[in-house]
Order: sequence, then structure tokens, then C-alpha cells
Amino acid sequence: MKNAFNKRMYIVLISSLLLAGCGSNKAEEVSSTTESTGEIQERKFKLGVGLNENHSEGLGAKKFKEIVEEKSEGKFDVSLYFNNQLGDDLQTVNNLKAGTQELGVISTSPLTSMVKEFGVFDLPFAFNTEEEAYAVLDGSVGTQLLEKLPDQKLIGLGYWENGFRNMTNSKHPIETLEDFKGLKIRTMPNEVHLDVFNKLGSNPLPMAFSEVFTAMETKTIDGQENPLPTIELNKFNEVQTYLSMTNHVYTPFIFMASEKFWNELSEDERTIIQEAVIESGKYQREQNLEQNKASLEKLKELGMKVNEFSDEEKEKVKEAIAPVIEKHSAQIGQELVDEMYAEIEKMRQ
Ligand code: KDG
Repeated sequence: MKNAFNKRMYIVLISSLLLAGCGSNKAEEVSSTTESTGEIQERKFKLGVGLNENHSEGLGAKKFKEIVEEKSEGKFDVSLYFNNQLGDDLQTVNNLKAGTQELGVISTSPLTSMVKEFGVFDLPFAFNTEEEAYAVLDGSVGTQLLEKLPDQKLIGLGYWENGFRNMTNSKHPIETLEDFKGLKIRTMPNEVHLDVFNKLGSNPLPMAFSEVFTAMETKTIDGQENPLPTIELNKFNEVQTYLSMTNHVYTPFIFMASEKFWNELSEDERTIIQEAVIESGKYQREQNLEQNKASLEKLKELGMKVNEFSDEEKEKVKEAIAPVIEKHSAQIGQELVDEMYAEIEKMRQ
């Protein structure tokens, strides 16, 4: 970031747009009032996402491209790269930090190796609904986390939706706390996830997303956990028999820019990109909610054996992993964790 003033201006812009974009049509109002005039230069830049173009993440990327190319009156030329073509989540972070890639969308979980506070979103069973997640992401906690990224040469522009994660495996249904025992489960490279599955008696294996299908196919792992659209659109049903609806974690996607790229942009160019992230993010969340419902039905049609995971068993899991939650809450920052839980509690009043 060029100087403290720029940093303050960036935070003001982000906060106002995030708040405008949380669950209302204000984002469109905000974006429609922006004059796309002033210093808009011809620019080509790359946006990389991890999932395929039919997943809501890919649909959101296409919407983002449409908006920025329209608002810049064709001066911005966005090249989209799906299916981790530019690299997995951690490689994307390195590309952005090096300035070899301008924009990327990744899950927040791998970011915890650089900014431990993003681990708030990995604490199991924090959220019951997407609306609770949006209130936290688009409010103070989400904004505080974005403010930690410039120190990593990353610019956080907004949160999209990966969604609630569910278990799949090839061995047996996961219906009780005991059923986790002994399963080789792939996790994202994230200390909270690793500790949680260890505590549950599983054998967790951290792995980049692009390696997961082959690992299941070759039985290197028994199972994995991801939101339903990811499971369906990556054909995990072809190598997994059981789908257990644990909804154990809500994972956000985060849309980031390379600081090197961001520093080259005028204020007008930054506003176009920032507003497009918020506007396409609203669209992406809506698409993901629809896909989540459709994917469950599709996976049943494709023959996956689907079971619910009862509230009673969820309580047993929460009790079993309580020491892990306590340990990581302290490491993440108890004040921030408490602020998140307080925000969620407000949503439940
Ligand atoms: O690269 C794809 C990832 O961004 C996304 O799928 C993260 O949920 C994720 C996983 O399991 O890696």
C-alpha cells in the first residue's frame, strides 16, 4: 500500500461497500451510482478461481468479468482461469504476493498459515445459517480480517460463498461421533481442521484440492469434506459412496487482489473493481444457495447413500472437540472469536 492515507481510504471504501452489499439491493444502488469516468486505462488482468465454470464460483467470476468490462467501457480485459489452472489456493496466494497474478478467489482456510485470525471461520458449528455467516463476513469481523491482508501484500476485496461443508467417504455412513474413528480424511491445509479430525479419531491428511479426486480414486484417502456443489460438480460421487450431512463448517471464499496490481490502479479503477466484487458476490451467493439445494437432489439421483447427522450427535461432536475449539480460539484471538459469536447471537434474537 503506497501510504497510510491510501490504506485508510481503502478501508473506508471496503467497509462502506461491504455493509452496502450485505443481503440487500444497496450494492446495486451503490454500483449504479458510480461514474466509470476519470483515469480508466486499458488493462489486461487475470482472475483465477479453484472450481469449474459451472460452479457458483465460476458463475461469479463470469459475472465479475461482465461488470468490470462494462463499467470500464471495454478498457478492462479480464482473462478467467477455472479449475486451479493458475494454481491451488496456496499457489494463488503466492502468485498474488509476487504480482504474477492480479486477482484470485480462494477459500479462507489456507490463509490461516499467513493470517491466523481467518481461523474464526474454521471453528466447527459456529454458524447455523448462511445469513449468520453474511452478517459476520460483511460486518466488523469480516472487515477487520480484510485489514490484515495488506501486510501480506494482498488486498482483500470481499467474501463470496463456498458454503457449509459435508462429509463423504467410501467406507460407511457417518451417523455418530464414533463413525469418524479410523477414517483417512483429506482436509484443507488448515490447523483447526487437522486438530478437529484428529480429536474425532480420524486420520486427517492435508492436501491441495486438485489432488483430492485421485486420492479418493486410489483409496489413498477414505473421504473428504466439502460443500454439496463442489461434491457434485467435481463428480466425487464416482469415487465416494456415502454423503453425511454434517454441515460442520461454513467456509467463505475470499476475493483478493495483488497489492502490486492494486497500487498501479487509479481510485476510479479501484472503485470499478471493488464494486464489481461486491455486486458479483451478491449474485454468486444467490447462485450458491440454489446450487446447494440442486446438488443434494442430484447426488441422491446419482446413487450416493445420504444420511442426516442428528443434533444429538452434533452435540457429542461439539463436546469431544471442545478442547480444540478452546486452544484455537486462544491462538486466533479470543476477543475476535467472542465478537463473532456475539454477532451470531444477535442474529438469533
Ligand atoms: O481450489 C478450490 C478451493 O478454493 C476450494 O474448493 C476450497 O473448499 C475447498 C477445498 O476443499 O479445498
